[in-house]
Amino acid sequence: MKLLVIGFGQCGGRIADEFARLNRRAHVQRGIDIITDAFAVNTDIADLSGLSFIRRDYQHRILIGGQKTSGHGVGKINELGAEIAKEDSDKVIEAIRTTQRFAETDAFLLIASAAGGTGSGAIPILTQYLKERYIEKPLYNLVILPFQYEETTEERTIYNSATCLKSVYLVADAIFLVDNQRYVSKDFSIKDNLAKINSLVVEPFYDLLCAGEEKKPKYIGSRMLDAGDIIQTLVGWTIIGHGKTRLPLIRFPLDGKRDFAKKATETQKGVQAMNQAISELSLKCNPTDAKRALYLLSGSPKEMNMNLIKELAASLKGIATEAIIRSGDYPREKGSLDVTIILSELISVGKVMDYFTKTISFISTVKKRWEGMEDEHKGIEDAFKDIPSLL
Ligand SMILES: Nc1nc2c(ncn2[C@@H]2O[C@H](COP(=O)(O)OP(=O)(O)OP(=O)(O)O)[C@@H](O)[C@H]2O)c(=O)[nH]1
Ligand SMILES: [Mg+2]
Repeated sequence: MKLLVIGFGQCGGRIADEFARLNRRAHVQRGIDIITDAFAVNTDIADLSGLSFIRRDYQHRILIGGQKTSGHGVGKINELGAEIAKEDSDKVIEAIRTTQRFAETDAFLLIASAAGGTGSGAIPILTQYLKERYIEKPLYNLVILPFQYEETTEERTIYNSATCLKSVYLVADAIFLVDNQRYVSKDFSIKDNLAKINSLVVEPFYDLLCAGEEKKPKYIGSRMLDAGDIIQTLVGWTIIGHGKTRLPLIRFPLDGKRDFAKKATETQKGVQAMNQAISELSLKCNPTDAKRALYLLSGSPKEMNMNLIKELAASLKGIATEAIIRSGDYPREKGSLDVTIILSELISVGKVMDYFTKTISFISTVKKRWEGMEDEHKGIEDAFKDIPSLL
C-alpha cells in the first residue's frame, strides 16, 4: 500500500519525516516504495528546517501563516492553527496536486499532535478539504496524544486534544491514535527522546505497507495482505501494534519427533509475538470494543505454517471477540517472527472520552471565571465613574 503523507506542526512534521525515512529503508532493503511523497506543513520555520528526509524545497516543507506568525508558530492556540490552515490551504493542495507520483497513491495519511496549536488546528481542516477534493481516496489521520504531565501542567492540552479529536472524527475515514505516554511507560529512559518514540510509532507500518507491494513470488504469502484488506479494516478510532520474537537458530534433524518440536516452538514464538503486539498497542483500549481487526504475520516461509496462522487467528479472536478479522502472511525476514496488529472501528476509547468530559467541565469553569472577571471589572468601572478622564 502506498501512502501520501503530510505532517502538520512540529510533531506531525517529524513523524512524516520518519515515514520518509521508512520509505528509504523499504527502497534500500526491499526494492519497493511505500510512500508516494511526504510533506511537512508548519507555521514555524525552525521546525521545518530541522527535518532530515522530507525534500527541502518549499513545495515539500510548506510554511503557512507566515504573515500572521512571522514564522514562529501559533503558541498552542489551535483555533489560530485552523484559521491559518483555511487561509493557506491552497499552498498544500497545490503541492499535492503537482507531485509526480500522485496517481499511485492508495490513501492519504495526515499526521499531527492533538495538544499543540498548528498541527491540532490544521489537521481537521486539510482532512476536510482533501476529502472533498479526492472523494475516491481514503483519508486517514494519525493523531498523537500528549504525555500525562502535559495534561496537568498546561491548561490548553486537554482542550486542544478534545477539539482536535472531535473535528477529525467528523471528517477522517479512520484515525490512528498514538499515546505518547505509552512509550514512556514501556521504557522510561526514552521520556526525553522524542526521536526514539517517533521511530517506534512508525515501525508497525513497515511490514504492513510493504506486504502488498512485493512483486517477487518468493515474498508473496499464501494469503497476501494488500491495500484492499487494509482499507476494509480501517474505520473510525484505530490503534496499531507490533511484536517481534527471535527464533533460536537450532537446526533440528529432520526426523518426525524433532520436526514436531520445532513447529511447536515456532507456534509458541508466534503467539508470543502476537501477545507482544497486543501489549504494545499504540493506545490502551479494550479489544472487545473493536469491530474490525487485522493481523499480519511476517517471517521466513519455513517458519510460518498453517498451524501457526490458525493459532494466531484463534488468539486474536479470543480477545477481539466482536471483530471481523482479516489476516495475511508475509514471507520475509529469517530468524524472527513479526506480528502487526490493527484494531479498528473502536466503539469506545476511554482516553478520548475522558478528554471530552474534562473539556466540557473546563468550558463551564472558564465561563464562570469570565463572569467573575466581568463583575470585578464592573466594580472598578463603578468606582472610577465620577473621576474625570484625560482621553
Ligand atoms: N511523539 C512525539 N510527540 C511530539 C513531538 N513533538 C511534539 N510532540 C507532542 O506534541 C504536542 C505539542 O505539539 P507540537 O506538534 O509541538 O505543536 P505544533 O503543532 O507545532 O503547534 P504550535 O507549536 O503551538 O504552533 C505535545 O503533546 C508534545 O508532547 C515529537 O516529535 N514526537
Ligand atoms: Mg510548533
